[in-house]
Amino acid sequence: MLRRPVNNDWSGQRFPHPTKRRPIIGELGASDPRNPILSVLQWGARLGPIFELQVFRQKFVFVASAELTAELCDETRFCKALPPAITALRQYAGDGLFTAFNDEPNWQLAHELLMPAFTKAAMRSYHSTMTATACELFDYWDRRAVGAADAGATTDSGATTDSDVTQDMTKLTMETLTRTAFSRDFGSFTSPEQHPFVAAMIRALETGRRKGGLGTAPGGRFLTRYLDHRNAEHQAYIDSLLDKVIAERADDHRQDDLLGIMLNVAHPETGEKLSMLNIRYQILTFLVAGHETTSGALSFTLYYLSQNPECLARARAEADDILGDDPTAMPTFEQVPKFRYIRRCLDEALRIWPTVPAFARSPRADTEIAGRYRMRPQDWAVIMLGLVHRDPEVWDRPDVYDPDRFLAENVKKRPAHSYKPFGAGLRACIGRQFALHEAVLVLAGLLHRYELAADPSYQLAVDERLTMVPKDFHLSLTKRTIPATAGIG
Ligand code: MNH
Repeated sequence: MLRRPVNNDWSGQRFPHPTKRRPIIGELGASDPRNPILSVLQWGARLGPIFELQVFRQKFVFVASAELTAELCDETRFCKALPPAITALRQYAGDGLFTAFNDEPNWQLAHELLMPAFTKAAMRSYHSTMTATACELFDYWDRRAVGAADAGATTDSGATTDSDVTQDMTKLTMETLTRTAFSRDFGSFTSPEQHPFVAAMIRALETGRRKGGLGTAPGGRFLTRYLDHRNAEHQAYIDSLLDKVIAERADDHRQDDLLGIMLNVAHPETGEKLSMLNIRYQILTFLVAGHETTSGALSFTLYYLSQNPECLARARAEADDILGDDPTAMPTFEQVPKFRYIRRCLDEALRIWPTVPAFARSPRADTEIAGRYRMRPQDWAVIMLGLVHRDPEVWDRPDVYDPDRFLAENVKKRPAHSYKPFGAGLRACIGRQFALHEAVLVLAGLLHRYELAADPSYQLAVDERLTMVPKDFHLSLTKRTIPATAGIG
């Protein structure tokens, strides 16, 4: 057999790796194909700050320490890399913001046009949509609680309902995005059936996920084509629906959603606008990049609050304090930044379970990292956030959930770049403010409105989809009816 070169070969340098390497398949057995990230997290912790995995002809180099992460996050020397799993998404998202190569002109143009739509101040225009969508979820829970009481399913107050947390949060964040991105309501909480667009999105995402690891495997191309074939119908439906929405809006001058901004705002200096095709790529990108990530962040936070009664009590006291006596009150735009403790609860959940588990970096020119490993622009390293965020050099008792790690005075004591859930540099997450604004207002409203309890026998399991989310995590939610008393302080 002809020996073909290894992809991402790092000039032939070797790093610690998890198991004995076998001919042809490499370390295929070391990683569970359904849960590759969880596998790396599992054995990565004992392999040191930099390690590798080779599967077939593909080599992956992983970074686990805060120190090396800081080096790779130096924008003067390094930039975003697009490993095969990300390039595979270009088929759907083209040169949209997430999947664009650094030097593609549409990245710069879209970045400059869209940055103003994602500032903290810009969240004012999405705020009422975000709160209204969250209220729809809460009302849906309340209707179900009443229904359950009628059916005699609950014995006490009758206002308790069960939530499949990840599923409900994913519906919520998806619905928030379709409304803020292109003013479409897909009726996730008001209609009993799943809208075909949402169903098609879920199917397409599943395909994307399965394709991710296939690239270099023997027969991988064939499998990829097979998956594409099965997915083609869903993809065509999504594309045609989005193209129709875009075309319908081409002549109006609204600028009250992301689509309106993309259609109607020209670059202040060059007068350029995004093409219709690129606008579709951007909308798909926002839907994909923005919904499951935020949903996972919400779900992990609710998980940790359910397991840490003291944190839960402090978070609830804050919600009551700011929102007052009416348990159905939702935060105003101005109130959102005041939930400082709830925000720390969210930050800490994203430390232990960063929902985007990794991102990749390449050097701009030949260089050395850690003072001794040669790295060339065609090489890339994957920063494994789940390991970096638990690096014992930086984090004391890293497995303990402690939101106060994110008090300003504690943040200041840590080295820069030890916490990177939203990525680094120019290509960092554009939706960060959007995600944080939405997540904080949902948590505050939820804690104010419901008592929550997890099944005491539940053990956290993590589901690896495009992103990381809690698996089969349920909360029982009981409507709070008594006026909050903690709030009058
Ligand atoms: Mn988001 C890039 C994490 C919410 C849209 N996002 C990134 C990156 C990380 C990330 C990490 C960098 C990836 C890389 O370097 O390859 N994002 C998150 C997390 C959340 C999140 C943890 C929620 C919590 N992201 C959102 C939301 C949106 C969004 C919400 C949109 C509404 N993210 C993006 C886009 C990019 C991105 C677009 C690509 C930005 C660019 O490269 O210019």
